[in-house]
Amino acid sequence: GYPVGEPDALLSLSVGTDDLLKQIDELAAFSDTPAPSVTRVIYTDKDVAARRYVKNLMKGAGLSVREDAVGNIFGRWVGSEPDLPAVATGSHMDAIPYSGKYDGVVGVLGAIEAINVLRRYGFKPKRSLEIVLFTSEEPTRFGISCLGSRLLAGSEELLKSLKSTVDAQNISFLDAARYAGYAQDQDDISSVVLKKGTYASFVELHIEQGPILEEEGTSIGIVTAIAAPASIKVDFEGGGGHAGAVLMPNRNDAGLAAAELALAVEKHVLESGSIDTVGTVGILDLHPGAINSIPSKAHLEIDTRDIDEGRRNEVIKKIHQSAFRIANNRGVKLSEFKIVNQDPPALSDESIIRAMEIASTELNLSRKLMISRAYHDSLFMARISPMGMIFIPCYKGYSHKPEEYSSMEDIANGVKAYYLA
Ligand code: HGY
Ligand code: MN
Ligand code: MN
Ligand code: MN
Repeated sequence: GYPVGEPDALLSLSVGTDDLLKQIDELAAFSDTPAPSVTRVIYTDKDVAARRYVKNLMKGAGLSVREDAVGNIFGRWVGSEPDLPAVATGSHMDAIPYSGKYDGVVGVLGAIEAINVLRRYGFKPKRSLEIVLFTSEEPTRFGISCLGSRLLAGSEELLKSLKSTVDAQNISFLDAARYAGYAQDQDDISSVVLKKGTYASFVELHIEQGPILEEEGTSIGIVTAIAAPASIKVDFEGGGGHAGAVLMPNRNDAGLAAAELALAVEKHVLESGSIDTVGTVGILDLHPGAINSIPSKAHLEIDTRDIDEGRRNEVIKKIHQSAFRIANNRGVKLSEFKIVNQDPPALSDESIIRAMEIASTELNLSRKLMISRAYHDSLFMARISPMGMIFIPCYKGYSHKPEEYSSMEDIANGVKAYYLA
């Protein structure tokens, strides 16, 4: 092997891209929807099988593996000074319905491959190195984004709300966690919180989920901040009735109220005065959902974000006012307006940004400082540790859809920049 510690030895490490490619495809097969899409939702059978697959890869990389009460998985390479705060990395592998096979996965499998590379070259860590596989970053099943990292970062609010959280099939979070072999009771869940100072740093490798790096032909994105996400659940209730018999003046159509609110979201976002404000109504359910029945209930979920927290909160206020106005005008009941999360943005740690700039220079990789408009577990890890993120380009910026793709070359660049940093 190379003389360890020789700077150029580190630079010339080769990443096992064939293995990585095979693992990305094998992991993608644990899906509830047919290839090329991936659907992998927390605590489902496919998720449990995928966890087993990743835990085996961690063990194969010589990591000692532990799991907490909600299924955050920790793979640790114990260093020569194990009492020092560890250097951590990680990401997620849950996938929203009909999405792709790189979102999150690159930061998990890439981290394991980085450990293998360092081991192959005889590297001996002083601080322990830890890979965290967060139990669920996507809000798909319980409507809570970054559930695992939020708990690790000590969200009292989430601990409380989890006691009454159920999924669309009315299965409680606790029962779902038990089904997957995790928490036995509520106390187990509160044991998940990580003490501040557990980690000396936390760095996540992730696909950009945007078009900039690819358009500019830049190899590495160094994230300076993660935008402030928020999500809102809204229910309208009206009189419903026969689509033929009830004349228009006598209607209070919950579906049209929801449609009007969705357009109001777009209006308030566009009025914010900044291109950095975004708003999406990704869920809109009508009840009873029959062509000839006036919707008596409408449920919509709103995702709105901005890199400026105040501007984002202003938009939420306006959406709330519009919900009341629309309900009034249409004679429908606003039976729920629930802000599920309204998170602040997170800033990356300056010294980690610096380390990434040096690493990309040494690797001769072009780089760009940029904001992450997508949220990540790093948004919450930043609350308990200095945080950094490395982005790699993805095809046309596609993400959260089956066409999501990153080349092995870009993934290898990301892995190198990240273990070097
Ligand atoms: O929605 C997000 O920003 C993340 O990709 N789940
Ligand atoms: Mn995602
Ligand atoms: Mn992700
Ligand atoms: Mn509701």
